[in-house]
Parts: sequence; structure tokens; C-alpha cells
Amino acid sequence: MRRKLLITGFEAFGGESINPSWEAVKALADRIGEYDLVKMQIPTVFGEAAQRVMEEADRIQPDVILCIGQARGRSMVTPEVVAINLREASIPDNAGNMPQNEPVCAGGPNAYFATAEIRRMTEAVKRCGIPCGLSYSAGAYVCNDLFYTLLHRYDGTDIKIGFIHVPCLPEQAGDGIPSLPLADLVRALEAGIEASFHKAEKTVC
Ligand code: PCA
Repeated sequence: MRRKLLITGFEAFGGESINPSWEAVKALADRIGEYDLVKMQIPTVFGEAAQRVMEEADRIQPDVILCIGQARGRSMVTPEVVAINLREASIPDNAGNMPQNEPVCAGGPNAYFATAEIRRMTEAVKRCGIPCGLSYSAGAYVCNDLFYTLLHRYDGTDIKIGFIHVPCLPEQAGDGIPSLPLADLVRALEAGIEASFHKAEKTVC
């Protein structure tokens, strides 16, 4: 039986004109391995990003929700291990919000671990020769806000949640800022998605 993957990328933020997460998501094939993909661009706005994703997930009932975000300064594709119950922004989001030391969800647990197969994904991406490693902090900005909210909402359900931060694209990266070409980001996501549901080891590379 085929499975459904809801995959999201963010709008540009912080004065930039593109976001590599959406550039990569929109370039993905519509079918990867066991999955049919539903792609979605979401606003870089606290609360609203998660709201949009949950509305779509309630409508399409995916098996997995995989969210992608930009992490300026990182040199690797980084599946996130943990989401924390904290909003703390160093720049405004796209609606001008700049929360400081607020919970994502008042009364929620301090943290959740990813429920998607992030270790299998990481190994598959590395086998493609693309730099990839687990990250133990998704920050406290909109990406973490989305990741935490989804893990909280779908805790104890069959819907698996993952988040992957990706480096800047070469055209965004200034002096000394690491980047990866779009083709590598797309290949990394395809390999990760394919590997995330497999009885036998296999990669798209
Ligand atoms: N990265 C930001 C939010 C949107 C994005 O692509 C983050 O890491 O929180």
C-alpha cells in the first residue's frame, strides 16, 4: 500500500528573497519510494506555520509529516533530534512577531524527540556523499515552533513527524557562509524520504 508524506518548505524570511527549504521541496518528485508527496509552502510566522500544516494534515491524513527549514551557517543537511517548548526570536518573523522566553505550548512538556526515522534518513543521505548529520537543536525560532507543535499535536498517534534543516544555497551565501547546491539538497531529501520507509536497505543514488 502506498503511503502519504506531507512535506513543507518555508517562505523566505529575514530579508532574504528565497528559502532553500521551499526551493528544494518544490523540486522534489511527486512519488518517492513508498510515498506519494503532498508539498506545501508555509509562512515563516510563529503559530501560523503549524496551524496551516495541521489543517492540511487533518484533510489529507498523511503517514508522515516532514518539514524542511533553512539554517544559515550550517554546512550539512541536519535532521533534528529534538524540539523544545520555547519561543525566542533574534529577528522578527514575517508578521513582525519577536517572542522572548515564551512557551510554544503553555503547560506542554519541555521537549519532544522526532518520531520520523531520522537515523535511517541520515545514513541514506551520507551514502549519497552529501554532508549530513543529526542536530540536537532546532533553535527557538519558527522552525522549532512548528516542529514542537506537530510533535505535541500528533503525540501518541500513527503520524510520524520529522524536521530537517538545510544549509543556504550558493546564491544566498555571503563570504564565509557555507552552502550546498540545490541539486544536492533535492537528492538528499529524496534519499532520506526513500530510506525512511524500507524493509531492505536501498538508496536512490
Ligand atoms: N528557518 C527558520 C524559520 C524558517 C526557516 O526556513 C528557523 O530555523 O527557525
